[in-house]
Amino acid sequence: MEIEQTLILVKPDGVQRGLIGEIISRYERKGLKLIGLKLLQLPLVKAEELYAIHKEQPFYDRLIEFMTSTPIVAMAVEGKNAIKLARLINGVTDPLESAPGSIRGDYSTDITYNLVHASDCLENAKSELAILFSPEELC
Ligand code: 3AN
Repeated sequence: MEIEQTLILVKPDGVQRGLIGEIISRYERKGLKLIGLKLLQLPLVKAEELYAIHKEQPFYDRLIEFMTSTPIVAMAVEGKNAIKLARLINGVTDPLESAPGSIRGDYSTDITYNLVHASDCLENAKSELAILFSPEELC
């Protein structure tokens, strides 16, 4: 398996709840390498690009409003199987299904306010990283 890069976001609820350090440490402890990191208020156009696939979903407007409401943390991480590993560390979307030990399993009860995002495949990882980071921002 090749070394992969993926995009991870700490969503507004994670920042507001003071969980940035706790969340980042979980990817670091697993062995994923941080190659980009920033705190930012997500511009509306970037949120719409990021979640274009969900445009027709009933939760889309709520999701966009939430993601642009207060600052988020964006990070680029690199490692063997980084895409799958980041999603395992996050836990599945539905809080009733996310396993204890995962970020969502340990800290979230809500399907919208679920603390983290991680790209779901190589193609999306590439395009999502490009939305949040310019090449010179990656170490
Ligand atoms: P994940 O972040 O686990 O990959 P996606 O990509 O299916 O999940 O959904 C993106 C985001 O949309 C989720 N993190 C969550 O905030 C929101 N979302 C997904 N499904 C629902 C739903 N059924 N109701 C409300 N919000 C949802």
